[in-house]
Amino acid sequence: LLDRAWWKESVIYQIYPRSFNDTNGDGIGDIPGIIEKLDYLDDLGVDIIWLNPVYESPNADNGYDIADYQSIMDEFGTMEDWEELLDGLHDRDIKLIMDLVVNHTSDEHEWFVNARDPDSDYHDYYIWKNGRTDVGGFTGHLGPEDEAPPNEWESFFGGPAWAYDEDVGKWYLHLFDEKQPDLNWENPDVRDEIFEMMEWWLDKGIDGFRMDVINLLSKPDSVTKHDPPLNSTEVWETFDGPRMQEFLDTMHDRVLEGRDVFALGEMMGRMDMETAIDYVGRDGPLSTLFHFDHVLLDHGGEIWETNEWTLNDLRDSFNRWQYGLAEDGWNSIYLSNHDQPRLVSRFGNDGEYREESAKLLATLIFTLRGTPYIFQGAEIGMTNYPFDSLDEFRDVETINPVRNALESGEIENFDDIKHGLRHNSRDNARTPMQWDDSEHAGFTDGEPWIGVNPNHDEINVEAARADEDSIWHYYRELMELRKDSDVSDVMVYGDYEVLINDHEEVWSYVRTLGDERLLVTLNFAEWEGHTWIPEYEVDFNPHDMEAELLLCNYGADERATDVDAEAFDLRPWEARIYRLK
Ligand code: ISL
Ligand code: CA
Repeated sequence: LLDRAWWKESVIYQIYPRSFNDTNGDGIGDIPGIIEKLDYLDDLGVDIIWLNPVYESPNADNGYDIADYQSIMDEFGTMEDWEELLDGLHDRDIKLIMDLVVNHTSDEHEWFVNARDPDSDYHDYYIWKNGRTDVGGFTGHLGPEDEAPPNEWESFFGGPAWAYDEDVGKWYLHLFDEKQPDLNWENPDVRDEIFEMMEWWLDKGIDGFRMDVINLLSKPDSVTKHDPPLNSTEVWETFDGPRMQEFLDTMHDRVLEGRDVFALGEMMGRMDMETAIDYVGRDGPLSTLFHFDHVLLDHGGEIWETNEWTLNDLRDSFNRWQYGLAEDGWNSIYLSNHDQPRLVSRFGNDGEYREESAKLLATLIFTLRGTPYIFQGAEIGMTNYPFDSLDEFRDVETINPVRNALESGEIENFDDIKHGLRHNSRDNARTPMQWDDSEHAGFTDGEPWIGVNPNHDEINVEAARADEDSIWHYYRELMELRKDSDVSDVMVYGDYEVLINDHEEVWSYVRTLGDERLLVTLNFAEWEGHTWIPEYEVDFNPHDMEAELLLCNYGADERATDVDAEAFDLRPWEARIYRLK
């Protein structure tokens, strides 16, 4: 019996509102802009929209610094606009999940403004600690001369994770930007406020939450139980802290239970399977999670540092999760989002084989076991942006560390790190959606808040929809197979079994559900890849196998349909899905 759920059978489309569609010419995407594109989303055929934060925010981190959880950012529109969006989606049978950012607020949230008064009830909503006076003065610029920050944790956006507040005479924790103080989840009032706020949104009719860095809520004992904190822990130990499971279980019991909603947790760090199953298994509080295994492969220590990845690394990281959650739990399959460079530039080839490799990556996303995610623009194969100077960037995660490194002399000039930033920066994902070949790609009539990729004259929605062989149409075909065909069940629920696990160019696997079997084979190389299907691993003999080609990114030509051979020769970036009989 299949453990069915609508969110397992759905395809999720992620909208980064700031960069989607601008309707009032201020260069910033807005909610009316999304409403204008509802039919577009419907035509594409997606089931759930995940909307990045649209709440009131000073935008130090583009909405991930929330100043009011219950109102809409002026730049994006009004609550009425948002309600119209929700209705418009529901009219088209598309669900809406909202971003829940509750590890931190903005420093402009009224809770934090009040928290700066030590006598206020809100003081304890955040994490205040004394600095260290036993280590000699801190050489930086942040606190009093005789004090070092409470511990040595570094913020994920560079610099110390603590900021000194003169009024309070203490330091507050900010794992992200200084303008994103961490909430104190040890305080039951904080938990109550958040749970009530979640119910308020659910009562408005949303279909679930994507929970930002949710495994960071519980801080280690070294911090919660000491002042100043013990300095013996690493910032990594803020992942999956001691009360994490308890906090999420309570959230589940108090808020989610009894409602048919989707709860997706973003989980930082490298997680072991036992912890993952505690979160998303049958008895866990969440539906599914985002892990970081595969998106950390090509990252170095600094934002401008890169690492080579190999197909073996990529396959290993997916194998770990495919097998790890095979019995219990459910995966989320993503290759890009608003924090990640464009998938075709990163895992594919955004030059000569842009079309082929973008289609291959889509094939992977839709045929692994788990809920697939499309980040806006992936469906037309949008690429990374050719950044040329620091002032083209908008993202704190890029700008802060680069500025610090240039100031301290760690980096001599921008050109030395340009290549790395072009590869890694989150801004690659945030350049405007390319609708057509007009001046600003149809995104805005004004000056866009961030550069539009010059390749929009070729890569845009209008052109992609007009071309039957485009990436856009291929996405639609994949979605049709997954949602509305004879093989839908095996595509969603079938077991995953990897074949020839050490092939350096070709990744092949079989999905099985009862008698139904699909074979997926993907050539991650610019050259022809020779592969074979070893008899001993799956239960069929290639010589007399009957296989029906369901989809191929080169079209259903003779080469792809003739499988009565011992081996496949795959063309550069070729992807095929067969149904085995
Ligand atoms: O780890 C990263 C990229 O590989 C970081 O860019 C990112 O901060 C991390 O993935 C956590 O992301 C989430 O929380 C951040 C916010 O800036 C991101 O946009 C959000 O997705 C803080 O709220
Ligand atoms: Ca606008």
